[in-house]
Amino acid sequence: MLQLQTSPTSTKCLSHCHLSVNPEPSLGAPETFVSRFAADQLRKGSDILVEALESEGVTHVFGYPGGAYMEIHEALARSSMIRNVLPRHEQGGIFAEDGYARASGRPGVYLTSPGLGATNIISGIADTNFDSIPIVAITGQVPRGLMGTDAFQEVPLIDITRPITKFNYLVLDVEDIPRIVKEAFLLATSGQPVSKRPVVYAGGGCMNCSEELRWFVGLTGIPVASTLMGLGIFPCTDDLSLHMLGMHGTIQANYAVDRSDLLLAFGVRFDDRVTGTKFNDKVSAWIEEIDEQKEKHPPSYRTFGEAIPPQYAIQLLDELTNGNAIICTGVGQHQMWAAQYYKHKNPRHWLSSSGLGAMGFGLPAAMGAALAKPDAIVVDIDGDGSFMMNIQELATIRVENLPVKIMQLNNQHRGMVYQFQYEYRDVFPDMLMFAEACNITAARVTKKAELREAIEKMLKTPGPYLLDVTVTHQAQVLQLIPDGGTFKDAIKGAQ
Ligand SMILES: Cc1ncc(C[n+]2csc(CCOP(=O)(O)OP(=O)(O)O)c2C)c(N)n1
Ligand SMILES: [Mg+2]
Repeated sequence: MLQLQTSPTSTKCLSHCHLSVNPEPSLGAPETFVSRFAADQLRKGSDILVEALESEGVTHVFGYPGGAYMEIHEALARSSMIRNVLPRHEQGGIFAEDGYARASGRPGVYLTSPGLGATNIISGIADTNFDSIPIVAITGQVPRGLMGTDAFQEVPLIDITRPITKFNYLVLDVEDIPRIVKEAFLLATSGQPVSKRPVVYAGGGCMNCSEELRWFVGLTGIPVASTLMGLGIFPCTDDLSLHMLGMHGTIQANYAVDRSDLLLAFGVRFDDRVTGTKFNDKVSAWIEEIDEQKEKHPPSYRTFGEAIPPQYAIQLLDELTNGNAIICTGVGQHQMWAAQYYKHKNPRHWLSSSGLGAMGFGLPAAMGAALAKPDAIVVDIDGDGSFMMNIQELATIRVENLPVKIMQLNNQHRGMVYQFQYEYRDVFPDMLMFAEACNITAARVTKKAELREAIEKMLKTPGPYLLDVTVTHQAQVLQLIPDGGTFKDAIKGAQ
């Protein structure tokens, strides 16, 4: 998180800023960057910031204007490289960047005002922190003289976000902006410290990248075990060398690999001299055992006459998109069914708030994904409760003309929370009216027999589309391992 204070009159005017960074070197950064300013031309701090973003290859940002952030917002408007997208709520904006980063692999950039603009993005920061998604969030800050005085819209953002960010900066000197932005992107896109006992296992496949391997080990301090073929690629004389692994390897290499909690295998083929003989035989017996389980417990669900089982809606969507859509979700039953019944085939195509479980994630994340992958089919499989948490983003989708498809599994309740006997009443609220208000094509489908045609129509219609799928409220997310149980206690699918 970068937090900065601007003054409208001076040049080089940023005096402090606040940057929080969540979890790859700066992907997308151009190799050469040509400044649009003459070398000796004075410029505003906000222009320095925007240029630092441009030099990182940033092509769009989500930003919401207000208060002490206005200078930056205006500087963004002076950039010909960066498209500035206005979300309708700050949380929608940061979830969109979260979705953008998940779909593209590049860091998302979100900018907003201090105070409530900043507190409105806390859920998004926590979400990216949980799921290790690279985000650089930038906010303004109140004038330096007012800092610490409970000034209008002043919140201790550095303190609030410290435990949920990789790094925080309060930028107090305009001269620091280019360096800090560079650092922020580097930090946001480099690995999370996830392991306590990591080991590199390097083999002959690293023959042409010995230098890179040494650089990597120098940077991370991770000890290196080698295959027979790999000997010398990393010097055995180095303190971090464990020498050779395997049947005839050193005790320390075998010990370290056995005890490791993260094994980074580079250029190796897991030779049986290393893994032990008959490895393949053991694995094939193991695979047979697992296949038996697969056959015994296929995914299944209850059906209720003409009513649409939510699982069926996802199966149909999978079939009609051939498993190639980018799927975003809210949080709840629909999220679990989307995880279970869509046959996910591609990386960066499953965008779901996992660690934080943030309702309201799906719609804005789909906006970010549509920006990141303009040619992809992006479908937000949402719950009625989750959809309403950031429903205002329908307006952003319309204005920016993002071809987001929303397939809402409308069970008329917070299904994940209440699984109770339900008496059917009129649909409320009428989700189609929200779409109509934003001039977005929408349709409702209530019968199983009409679902296929309805999904086909959604996918064929250009631009955004909302399909409200009235699903059976009795459906449950199965299989389910109760709290504290093991797989043996699992409550199975179809009844
Ligand atoms: C912001 C937020 N508030 C509350 C919750 C707790 N919660 C988890 S699932 C859920 C119900 C979701 O309802 P809906 O989006 O309609 O999905 P369904 O379970 O009906 O498919 C709630 C309230 C949450 N995860 N996130
Ligand atoms: Mg629901």
